[in-house]
Amino acid sequence: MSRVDLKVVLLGNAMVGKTSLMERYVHDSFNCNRPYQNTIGTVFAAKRVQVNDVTLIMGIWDTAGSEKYDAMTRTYYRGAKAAIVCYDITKSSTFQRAKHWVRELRSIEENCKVYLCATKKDLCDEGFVSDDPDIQNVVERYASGTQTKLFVTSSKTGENVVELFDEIIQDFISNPENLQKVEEAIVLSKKTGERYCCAI
Ligand SMILES: Nc1nc2c(ncn2[C@@H]2O[C@H](COP(=O)(O)OP(=O)(O)OP(=O)(O)O)[C@@H](O)[C@H]2O)c(=O)[nH]1
Ligand SMILES: [Mg+2]
Repeated sequence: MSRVDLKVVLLGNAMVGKTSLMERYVHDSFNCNRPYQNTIGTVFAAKRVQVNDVTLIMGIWDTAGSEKYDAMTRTYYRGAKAAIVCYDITKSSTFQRAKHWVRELRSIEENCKVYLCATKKDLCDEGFVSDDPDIQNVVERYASGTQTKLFVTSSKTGENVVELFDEIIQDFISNPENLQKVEEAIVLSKKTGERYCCAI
């Protein structure tokens, strides 16, 4: 049995629903009545997931969407194995910023797998019209052109949230390199007597 740490970072415009996505996944909750509170800096949460004989500790870094925090955000995505880049399905401008993060990650964090996440699907289901009715077609073309997996989610209803994180986990553990590094470190620490610490 081995323990593996997986660092996941949430990126995207302010108010797109990053914190809500994390809350839904980690605590399976969504509070409609809570007034919007912007994240300041970064918030961290962890979740333990068991996959066969592997215990995965997923550390989720929820960044602040406001551009004034961009420099700080860059320090948090370093070393991430997965990035969930969110945009609000009802606001096309948030997709422009999502593309900016995808480009940046692809050029700087080569080992970070990028997942596009449309948020607030429930609003569309209720008949709320996006400011660009063609946005989903545009996003789908972009996702297929850039080979980025796309999930259309709602933190309010929970739709596709677990599916998104499950996909991240599956992609991560299906790469033998990710598991091998930890095994090697454990073997080395046993030999040298040093304590091995998985840094997130
Ligand atoms: N209807 C609906 N509202 C949502 C959903 N997800 C988030 N919201 C609302 O959108 C607003 C912003 O959500 P947050 O999760 O705080 O957004 P954020 O991306 O973390 O914002 P910053 O911390 O400022 O970057 C809040 O009022 C949420 O209640 C969703 O799936 N459906
Ligand atoms: Mg937030």
